[in-house]
Amino acid sequence: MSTPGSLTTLHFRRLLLTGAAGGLGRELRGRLNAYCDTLRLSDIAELGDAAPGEELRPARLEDAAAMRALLEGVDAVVHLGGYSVEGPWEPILQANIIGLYNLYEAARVHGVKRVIFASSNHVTGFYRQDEVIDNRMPVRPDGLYGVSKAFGENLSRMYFDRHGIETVCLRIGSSYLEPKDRRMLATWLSYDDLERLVVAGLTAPVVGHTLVFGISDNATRWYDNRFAAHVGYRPRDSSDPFRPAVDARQPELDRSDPAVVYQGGVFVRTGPFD
Ligand code: 15L
Repeated sequence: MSTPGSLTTLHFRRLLLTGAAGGLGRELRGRLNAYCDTLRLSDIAELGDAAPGEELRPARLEDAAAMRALLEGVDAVVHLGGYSVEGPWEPILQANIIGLYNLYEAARVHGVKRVIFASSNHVTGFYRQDEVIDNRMPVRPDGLYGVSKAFGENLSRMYFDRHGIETVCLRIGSSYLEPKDRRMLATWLSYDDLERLVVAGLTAPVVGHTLVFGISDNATRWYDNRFAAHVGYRPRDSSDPFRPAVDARQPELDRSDPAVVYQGGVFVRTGPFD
């Protein structure tokens, strides 16, 4: 059993899950309770009723005092909260930049030593679909959302270098029940593999500051995780069984469309720019 602020290898006294009412938050809510005594859940959206072992703590990321209170007594954080698609600058600024700063400041003040940060494939969305990239290559964000996630990767690196807070940044691909289109044959991350990835990040003895691409074991792949092998994430699912159905649904691709050329898909041409 851990003491407050220290990290155990396999079991936590209290884990915090932010963004717990979102798509991936709802998935992890029912899974992370197996790894802790208490799962503290936060969001600004409705969280429903607390199940045994859960604590509900609604909080706005941009509210520094609320974030300070939220991180008190927490062993580790799984941070899914924030603005999760391309969009206007103001909400991205509030949630993903100011909010993330508030989260790390609260972690520093309370001595929280590990964060799993939901970054995104959109940090590197302007690499082409005929390139395979690794986590040492420069970022190429495909919009303001991608830029905000790149900020998060840099902010968390600074909090590791200055304050020793370890972070695993998950560059999540497309985590859904199943891949919806041809692009997702490369970017798909099953929910079970998402759990494996988060748990590997939480429980690896030493992670420092690590960037890892969040994808399943897909045959088509644009991401090479060899420099994140120390995290010990081993995907067990694959988009391959879905390929015939996806191909049938999307038999033709317009290769003059930037969404088909670049890894970020439609995000490369979506957003606030006219
Ligand atoms: C993301 O970062 C989004 O949060 C998610 O909604 C998906 O669109 C995903 O990327 C993707 O690229 O498919």
